[in-house]
Amino acid sequence: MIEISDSLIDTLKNSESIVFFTGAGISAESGIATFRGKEGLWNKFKPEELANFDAFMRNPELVWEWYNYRRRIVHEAKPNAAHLTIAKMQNHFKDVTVVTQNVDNLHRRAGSKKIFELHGNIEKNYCINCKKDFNEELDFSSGVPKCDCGGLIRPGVVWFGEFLPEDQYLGGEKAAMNAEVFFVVGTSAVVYPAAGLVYTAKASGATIVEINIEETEISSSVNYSYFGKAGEILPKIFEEYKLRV
Ligand code: BV8
Ligand code: ZN
Repeated sequence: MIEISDSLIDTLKNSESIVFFTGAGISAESGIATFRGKEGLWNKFKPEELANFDAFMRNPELVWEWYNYRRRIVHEAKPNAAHLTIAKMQNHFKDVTVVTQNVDNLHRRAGSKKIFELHGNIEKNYCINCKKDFNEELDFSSGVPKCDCGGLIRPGVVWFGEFLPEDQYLGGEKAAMNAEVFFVVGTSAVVYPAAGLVYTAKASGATIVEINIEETEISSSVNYSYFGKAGEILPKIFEEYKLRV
């Protein structure tokens, strides 16, 4: 039975700006595979074969097949208790910000308002030539959809070797610098520059709280580590907080 430390609850009681930095692990309990775990996507599919621009230009059909497969899973998924708790906490703290590596839209579907999507969103699409957005359902009946300028349409996610959307990264960085409590939930914290935000928050004096089923790269640099499922631990922290506020 996980005990939530009094000092963390006290810190939360004296805090206004809370940030949740999340990765694939927070969506695992919603039935969305993580990347590196045993059943992780990267065990079955090679990121260099699918999640980068050259791979898309080499074989756009194959890359779209993979993203449409993941899209179906995301559409059938529902936000879990971890996503829902973060959304509820918006009504208890002055400033709650989500900074996510996930492209699955589940934080938004859970009701979170202030979200920075560092690696894009799987529901979005745009033309590789003129960058025009195509966020409606795409028609694949005559192969990979094309823009009226003739350009191929690609998923609105950030691939390896691609820069992060500046507004999203700068928004995440600002949130990390102003955070009083910075939760790191369900991420292996190995992909950069996203993972660097943990150290940005730490350097800005935030209390770092890690929630993960196992130790990670950052476990030795955090103030509190809770090892277990995000869908169980986050509601527990919030219950304890509400009992003592
Ligand atoms: C870039 C979108 C500039 C697409 C993704 C510095 C050092 C080393 C390498 C680099 C560096 N800087 C840049 C690089 C290269 C690269 C990188 O970081 N490589 C890594 C692999 C070493 N970074 C980039 O390419 C970035 N761009 O740097 O541009 C540039 C430009 C030109 C030339 C050079 C540089 C772009 C990276 C973004 C790539 N896109 N996603 C898609 O989704 O298809 S990354 C993708 O993988 C996710 O978004 C996420 O970021 C990452 C997966 O990590 P996690 O989400 O943490 O998932 P993971 O499975 O690893 O871990 C899950 C965790 O949850 C585990 O710890 C597990 O224990 C835990 N867990 C499981 N269940 C639960 C749980 N926890 C709690 N509860 C549970 N129930
Ligand atoms: Zn175009």
